[in-house]
Amino acid sequence: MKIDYVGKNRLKQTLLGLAFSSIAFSSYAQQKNFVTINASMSEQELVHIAANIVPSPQQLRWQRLELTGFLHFGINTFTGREWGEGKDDPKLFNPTELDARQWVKACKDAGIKQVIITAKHHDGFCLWPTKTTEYSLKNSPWKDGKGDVVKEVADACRELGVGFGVYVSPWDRNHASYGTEAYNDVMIAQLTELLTQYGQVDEVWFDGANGEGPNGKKQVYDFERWYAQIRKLQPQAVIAVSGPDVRWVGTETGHGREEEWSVVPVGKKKKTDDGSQTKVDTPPTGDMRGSVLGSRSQLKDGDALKWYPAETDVSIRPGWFYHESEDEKVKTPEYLKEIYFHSVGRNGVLLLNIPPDKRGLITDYDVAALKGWKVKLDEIFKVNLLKNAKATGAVKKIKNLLDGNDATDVVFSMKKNGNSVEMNLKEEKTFNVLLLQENISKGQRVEKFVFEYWENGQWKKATEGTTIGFKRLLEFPTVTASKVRLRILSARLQPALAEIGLYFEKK
Ligand code: FUL
Repeated sequence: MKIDYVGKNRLKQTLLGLAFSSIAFSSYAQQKNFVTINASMSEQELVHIAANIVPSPQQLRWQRLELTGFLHFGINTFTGREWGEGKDDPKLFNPTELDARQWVKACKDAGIKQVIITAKHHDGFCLWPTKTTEYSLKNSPWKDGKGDVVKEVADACRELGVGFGVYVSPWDRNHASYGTEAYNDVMIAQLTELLTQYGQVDEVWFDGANGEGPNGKKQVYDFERWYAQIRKLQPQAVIAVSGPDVRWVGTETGHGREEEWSVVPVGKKKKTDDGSQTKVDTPPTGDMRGSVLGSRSQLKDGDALKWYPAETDVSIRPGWFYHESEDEKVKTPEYLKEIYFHSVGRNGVLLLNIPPDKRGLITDYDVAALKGWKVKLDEIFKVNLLKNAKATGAVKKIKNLLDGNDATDVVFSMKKNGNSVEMNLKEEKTFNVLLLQENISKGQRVEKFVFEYWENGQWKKATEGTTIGFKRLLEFPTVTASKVRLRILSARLQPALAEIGLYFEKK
């Protein structure tokens, strides 16, 4: 049965709290992003544990970025393929006007806070002059084999104040050692180069693809060892997707789940120690595509509960790599806006791919789409119509909810009116977008809410939702009213919100 906090009195809360503190609290007295569970735990106990799990500092930093960018660039850019076989001649790699600063600037101007370059894709072609293979740009005509794309991107990121990440494909269709234990050492050597030669690295992105290599064999990836090496060399980096810090949302469409929990059950399998007390846990093996992953009834389905937030990746074009034939198929600002609402606005981080072309530039088509998108979002979120509102009910002072700071929150008071806060707008306002944020440094709590407006002497529903998490955005049919209210119908702990916003989007 759900713990429905609405209408429950404080005493009951306290008793529940005390009961839980004796059985379970000891295991997470220091709030952690990972708690081991067992089969004897009740659903209530699991819910309480889940609600007290918090992101690691790396995960919190990453979540607050909201917008990140992918740069798919490599030998495929010149062959027109999406998945090279690892046999294309390095001489094909020859951008005529490569300007990594232009890539990073285009991203930054669109609000993107961190970019990830495909240092190595499945074809095995390396965008830096690695010692681990001859299959790299050092054997290309570009800059007479003296160039280094990874360095150019890293330098541009540093100059423009944008985070920097590397995509290193575990699947390598070129390396002769792929399919043998020696390949795990090659990965360690490649990671070591990437994580020691280019300054700070903020995200390491591993794809899950595991196909055959040149000798027809598949590789058994030694992820644990690779994770430990990353933790050692760049402890502030998040390890994404086939990694323990960031989870793939489950689609490549840019649309996340309507109900998105950052705490999910995981199979802990074996754990290794990297030698410094830091445990490196393996990612879950379960299906990441399920319609909901962390609901109450699902919490028992793992060996542990873990803060494991969703990254929503999608390309601005149909393909991940640049193809001239897709120039007219760049997503429109309007569609990118919808993606924003369905990724960032559904408790995810958007990872938007913008692939440079054969010249080594992001085309005018993509730049124009990014610009249009930014203008649209800025326009929507320019004026928070709640800015002069007066609140009554579960929240009286809404200053902290309107300060644009996701780290200051207001805990809903239980005294009266359940978890309902009424906001008097003082005059009629027209709106169609709702923004809600929880202060996730304290965990994720809200399970169900409804937003209403006052019309003809009664409350009417404008919109409703389930989870909030770091950010929830909802669009709804345009309403004009002078009074609105938010009711939290169900939560895992007493609800606390960090931000609330009401906006009008001109259609
Ligand atoms: C996929 C890869 O196979 C695609 O080529 C692309 O890199 C995408 C981001 O991940 O799984």
